[in-house]
Amino acid sequence: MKKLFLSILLLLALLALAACGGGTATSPTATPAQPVVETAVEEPVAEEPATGGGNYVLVPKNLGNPYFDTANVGAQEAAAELGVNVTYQGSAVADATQQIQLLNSLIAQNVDGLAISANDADALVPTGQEAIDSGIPVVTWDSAIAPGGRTVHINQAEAEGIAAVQVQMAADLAGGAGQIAILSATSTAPNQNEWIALMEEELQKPEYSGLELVATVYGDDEDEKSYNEAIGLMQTYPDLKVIIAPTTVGIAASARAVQDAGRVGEVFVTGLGTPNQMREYVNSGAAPQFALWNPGDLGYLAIYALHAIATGAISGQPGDTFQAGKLGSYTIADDSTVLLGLPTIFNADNINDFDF
Ligand code: RAM
Repeated sequence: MKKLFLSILLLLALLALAACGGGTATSPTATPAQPVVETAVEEPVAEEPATGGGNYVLVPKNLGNPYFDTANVGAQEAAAELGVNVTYQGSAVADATQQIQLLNSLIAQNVDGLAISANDADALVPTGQEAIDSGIPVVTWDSAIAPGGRTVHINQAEAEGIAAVQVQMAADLAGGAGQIAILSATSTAPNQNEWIALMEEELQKPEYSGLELVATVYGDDEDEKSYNEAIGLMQTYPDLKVIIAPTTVGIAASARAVQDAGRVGEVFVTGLGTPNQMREYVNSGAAPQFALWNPGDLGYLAIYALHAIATGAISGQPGDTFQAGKLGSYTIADDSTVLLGLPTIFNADNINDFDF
């Protein structure tokens, strides 16, 4: 009660400030009544269920990853437009057990909705199911919980396309023939594992018969581990031509490893990265081309979908259509996924047009 009272005082102070032309003290995104309601319901252990609504949590695989930070920027943009509150909470490392602990505590706090990038597709099903059973919608984005443990999954791009573009870039860089290796995130990551399986299929096509996949290793979305794994690959396979890293952490660490090992021009790195992290490696030639969708748009769309479900505007069933602000209208597909769009290939010609 005391907190609520203080919050109301704070609101009155803010309103008074705004009325005096001191509006710069409040965030331009804050709608008048919203922050107070949120402060009141954001107690770590809520005795009573949240009544204000619009209190969502964006949960990445791990913190300190610029890819997820960019998704959060998009999520906050959506939150401001919708007049809701989105907090960004995750564990330091990409680990399913830690993620489950966090989610259990968020369920106990009775938040209004969860938007999750999952560290394990199956291990998170019971937790997702529990949230849904308690009336908390679960939207996964980037990396999915298996169907029983989510309401809807927001797909960054079609998995087949993501796999195909990476194999095509690798073939290009290898000049059509030679040894290639994959350096992934964690061995349980649902998104990377799906892409790797599809890349292995893609490599069976006759046009890729000159490429030999010699190893798949895991850097756990940790910079140092990824770097060391990349160095290890170059040592174990002296003729290695390409490292495909379908992770923004792994690709940047691998490119740095190639540079440090003095192998630029002999070993090429490609995969999925953010333009801001990869710019220097595109320029140095360590990673001439890579691909990605806009993670900011992904976070933005996840919050619009979550809000549409949490407010009952849609039930989250296949065929449901909702509006997602600047991105337009989306329809939930039969497999309860929503598709963001196509990945972009970045190289020296276009990388300076992007800032994320
Ligand atoms: C890392 C994470 C994320 C993945 C990107 C490409 O940031 O593993 O889940 O989608 O790479």
